[in-house]
Amino acid sequence: MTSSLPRLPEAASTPIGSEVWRGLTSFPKSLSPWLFYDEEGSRLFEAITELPEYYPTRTERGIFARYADEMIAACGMQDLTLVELGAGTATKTGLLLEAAVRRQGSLVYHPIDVSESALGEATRRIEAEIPGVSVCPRVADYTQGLGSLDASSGQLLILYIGSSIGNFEPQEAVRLLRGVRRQIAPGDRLLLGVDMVKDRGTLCRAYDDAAGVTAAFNMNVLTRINCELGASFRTKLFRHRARWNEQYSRMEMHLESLLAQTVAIPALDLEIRFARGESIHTENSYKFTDASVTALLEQGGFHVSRSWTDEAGWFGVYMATA
Ligand code: AVI
Repeated sequence: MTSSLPRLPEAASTPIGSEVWRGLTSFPKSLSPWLFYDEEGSRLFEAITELPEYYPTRTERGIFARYADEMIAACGMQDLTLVELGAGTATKTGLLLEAAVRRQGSLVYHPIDVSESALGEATRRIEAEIPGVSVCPRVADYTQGLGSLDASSGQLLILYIGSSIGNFEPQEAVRLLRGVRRQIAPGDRLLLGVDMVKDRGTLCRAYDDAAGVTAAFNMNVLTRINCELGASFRTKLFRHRARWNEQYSRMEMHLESLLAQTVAIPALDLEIRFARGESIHTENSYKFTDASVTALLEQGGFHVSRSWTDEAGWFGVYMATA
């Protein structure tokens, strides 16, 4: 018997095609934040980290500058191997690598990231600037596992910094931590960087900066869908929105349609209708309290052993033991 089911367009089975299909045919409309990070989106994110309003990057760097030696000593071993999830160009990691070299003389560092070019840049810079570090980069999506890692006789310290965990839904964050926990040995450590709850004004300015870089970062998702799926989004007909959702303790980013419009996505054979004021929810960035990070780590199979913060308590770095 032959089936009469309509065939899905080929593009619907690619990662971007299936995500755009899922997200824009749902109600309310949403898109997963991994879509931000094409070449232009990664460049815009780097620019965000330098903005005066975007405090997380410089605050976390300040914590490492002050406490990196203490963090490495808190692991209590002389034979650490460092693994970094979503390392990117690893600009903040140097402070921890230098501290580890000071303590144990040399070190193996495994940065894991989907971007080969970012890892190449990290490897060249670290090998040139921090003698004693052997860099073993791995091009991979860390949410799919860590791959085989050999700590030889020593201990692993997994770095997951930059509050990237905040971009996952709470159940996904727990699943991710459990996945990491399963692949490491009892006594290995995790160093987790998280952005803390603070006043609404500071949070909203960090996600809606005066220069419009975050708006461009958000809007770039539509340009990416135009380029990769032949869609007809006109970015002038949408606006960037950032809002604090107190109930869920998260910053949200949305793209709001300024008028009623229909957008064609030829590669998916779709026409998407927008009402005036309707939005696409593009990102959640969860903010934590000491109690909520501790609970998350416990659910993920870790016990908090130490934590560090800045003077204002805006960002937290948690060391947890497997
Ligand atoms: C990558 N991630 C931790 C950033 C954040 O703050 O949630 C992404 C970002 N979105 C807007 N600005 C920065």
